[in-house]
Amino acid sequence: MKLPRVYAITDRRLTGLSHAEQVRRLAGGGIRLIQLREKEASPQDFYLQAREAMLIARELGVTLLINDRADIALAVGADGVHLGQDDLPPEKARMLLGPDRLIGFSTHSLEQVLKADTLPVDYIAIGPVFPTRTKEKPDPVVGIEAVRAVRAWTRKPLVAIGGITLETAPQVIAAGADAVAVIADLVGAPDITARARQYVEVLSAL
Ligand code: TZP
Ligand code: MG
Repeated sequence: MKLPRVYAITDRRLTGLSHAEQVRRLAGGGIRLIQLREKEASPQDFYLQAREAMLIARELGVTLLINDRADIALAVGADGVHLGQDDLPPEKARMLLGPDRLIGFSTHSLEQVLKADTLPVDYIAIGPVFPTRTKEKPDPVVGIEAVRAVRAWTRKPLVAIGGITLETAPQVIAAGADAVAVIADLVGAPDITARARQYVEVLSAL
């Protein structure tokens, strides 16, 4: 599996927009991989929103993953799920989702990466690479050096996350990340589609 270099994550609190509208604007700028991240809605409300976003994603040819919830990913027919260390264990999510859907897994240390490397996950995310204001109670910053170190420890696709901006993204890719996952510097921008296009242009030129 080859990840596109830009991996966008939605945020309703930051944007005041529905997940579906964020998907539309991000896809309009050329982004092909999007995760719906929802920390406030009830499961039912998240399901309804994810269903709406899936329609847009299918229409626009976007790969869509659901944060935290394998059940919602299954219910809406999403392309996969992104799990954290405290979510359903990846092996169990794999049992539910089957062999073909994508499972991403967050890690915050080299030890967690080594464990993740043995699990049935399609990519490993490492972070926060830089300080972030988007995640509540973030793990300690790992720094760009951790991306370089981790790159040497796994052959799975590697996603870097946390405080990444258009200015720092090229260094993060140069340190060995296959993709940068970005929230605030993408969907927090005044013109999400224009910002998305900048990311795609800058990173595809590398
Ligand atoms: N996991 C580690 S940092 C982070 C998550 C979900 C937040 C990333 O958001 P931003 O705005 O790109 O720093
Ligand atoms: Mg989670």
